[in-house]
Amino acid sequence: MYWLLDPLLRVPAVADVMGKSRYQKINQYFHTNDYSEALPKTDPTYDPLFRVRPLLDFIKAKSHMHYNLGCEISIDEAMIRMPHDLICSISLLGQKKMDIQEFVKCVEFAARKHKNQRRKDTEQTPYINHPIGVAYILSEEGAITDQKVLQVALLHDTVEDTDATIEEIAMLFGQDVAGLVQEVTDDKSLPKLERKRVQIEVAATTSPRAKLVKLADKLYNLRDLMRCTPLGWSEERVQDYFEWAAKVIRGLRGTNKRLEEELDMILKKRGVYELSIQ
Ligand SMILES: [Mn+2]
Repeated sequence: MYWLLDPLLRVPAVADVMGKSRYQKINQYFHTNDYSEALPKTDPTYDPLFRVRPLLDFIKAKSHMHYNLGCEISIDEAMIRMPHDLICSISLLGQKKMDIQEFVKCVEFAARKHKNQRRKDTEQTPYINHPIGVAYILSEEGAITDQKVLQVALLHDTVEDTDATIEEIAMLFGQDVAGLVQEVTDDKSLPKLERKRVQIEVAATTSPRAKLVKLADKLYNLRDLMRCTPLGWSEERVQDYFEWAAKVIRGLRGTNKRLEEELDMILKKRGVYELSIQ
């Protein structure tokens, strides 16, 4: 009965991995040895999960924020390990299988939309290298396996820089993806300087999944700037960009350790790290 009633089991990431037998096993583990603080079962506020409730609440709050690490342990093992390990295994186990067809559809859409664009580097790299590179950073360095996040990485500049619309993306890839693309798209009705200021302002209130894409986008762009100065950019403009990026990153922190460490290395090299932590 508890198994059916617990509201935690409505959290998809937990429900996917928490079958009835598992739930009972975990419940048993946390209850067999110590009943010292337990309320009597007849008490109306008796919580069958009282001993693990803080941990479960912690998972519930964080399970949408952590997509990291490849620790493949069973949920039962995980329950007796550190909360962080547990979060990793829950988000890993809870994930649906990758839909390759849907993913390739994104690659094709982005390639078609960006087909006439080039990056500003001296080699005039095809623009599509950038969104693919952002998805690659998320998958390879960020260890992200959330398909929608990777799809959004591929699509993240289509609405801002091509004739693609949010409605079009919603129709082709669903509301979730469209909503996230919207979050990483600047308001084109604002002048350029204002848009940059707004990016700093909204960074902290962005959803965790959109923050991941923003972090990887910044990492890609800053690495590009370290590699070569874009055509027509002065040294001062490059430095301004680093300073601005640092201020945006300040609002994106606490999202992915590995990506943030990579960004920190670059920010320190350019002497703007302080701007990203105040
Ligand atoms: Mn971008």
